[in-house]
Amino acid sequence: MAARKLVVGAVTALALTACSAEPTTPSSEPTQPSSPAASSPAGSGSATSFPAGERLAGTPFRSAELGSFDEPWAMTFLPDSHDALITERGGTLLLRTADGRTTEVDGVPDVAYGGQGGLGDVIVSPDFASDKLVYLSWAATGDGGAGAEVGRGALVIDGDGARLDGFGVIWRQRPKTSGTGHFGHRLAFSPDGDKLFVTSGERQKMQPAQDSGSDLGKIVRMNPDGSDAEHWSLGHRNPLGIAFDADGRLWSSEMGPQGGDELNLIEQGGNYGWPEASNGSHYGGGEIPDHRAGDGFVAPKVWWNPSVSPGSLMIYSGSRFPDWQGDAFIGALSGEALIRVDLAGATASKGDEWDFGGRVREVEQAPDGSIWVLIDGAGGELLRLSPA
Ligand SMILES: [Ca+2]
Ligand SMILES: [Ca+2]
Repeated sequence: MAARKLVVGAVTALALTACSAEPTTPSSEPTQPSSPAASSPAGSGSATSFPAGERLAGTPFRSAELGSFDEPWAMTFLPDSHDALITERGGTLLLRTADGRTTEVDGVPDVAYGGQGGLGDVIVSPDFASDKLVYLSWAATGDGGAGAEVGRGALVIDGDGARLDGFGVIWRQRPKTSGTGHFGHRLAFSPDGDKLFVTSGERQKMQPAQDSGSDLGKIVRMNPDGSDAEHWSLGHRNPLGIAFDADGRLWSSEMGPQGGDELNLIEQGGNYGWPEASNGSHYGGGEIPDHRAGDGFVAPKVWWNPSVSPGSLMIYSGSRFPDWQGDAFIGALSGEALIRVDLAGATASKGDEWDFGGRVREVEQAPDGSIWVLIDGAGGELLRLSPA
């Protein structure tokens, strides 16, 4: 059974689009200068189709185009395999086997598709070899409006079909509220596999990010079954990336307002400032005090002005690009780039920014050390990056 799409809150979404770093209409987003040849058509809403060789000319990458998807949002590899699960925002989960075939996975929950909402992240259990559990996040409607939810079910591959058995919700962002933006809902397991971390966006409501009584604008830590959920950090806006480094430090990329996109080193109990502090401004120019020493907030390790709109975060540990082991890779939406950040212990500094000529939604490391990227939008391509 295909997941049913529920289109919600269209009017509210339009009203809130102006204060989002990731609005529905690409042409209204903050942009940064890029070469005309590499720009996507303004307002097309579609991924730009580039011959793979031309797209990344002059970069350290050789690119192979492995297929295209309908508003792809996230992917993850099954352990020790080049089979991958890929989400499409409208509510479809696909199993892409290493031979390039794709199969729709049944048993996915209904999602609230609209604005920035829909099916979101996908990761697998640390014990996938034995429990086969797949974790999903999505936007759902309910009492009060919409909110992020997380659930899990066991992947069963049966002949030509695939399904999630026993799927159940394990966490609901509270409260549900109006609008269709800033769900966050990126997922990561702690390196020991004992805890699940969920980024919980502030739903474009701002002040709840400072309110301990609300899940909005938090990073939440819970047991793998969703029990004992607690706020791990607060003062977040729309954290769309989360990853642990090899030493167990937790990093999160976050979309700022007009400017002020952030890469943060996440500490338990840390307050990351939103909306009291930001190195960006409100849309339309309203001032927000910059992060500064002594303000009581944890400042970002790296930030971007103008916005690049970080939509995903991966920390590299592979052998294909040995110079970049331990570095962070960020997919930039409005920046239409893959960004590398040098990480060294608890410090971070800007590395490379490669123009991709399309909104980079997701970046993932394959078991063989190649880097796989999903381009946003209708017909969004799946690219495999190898050393040039
Ligand atoms: Ca992923
Ligand atoms: Ca901040």
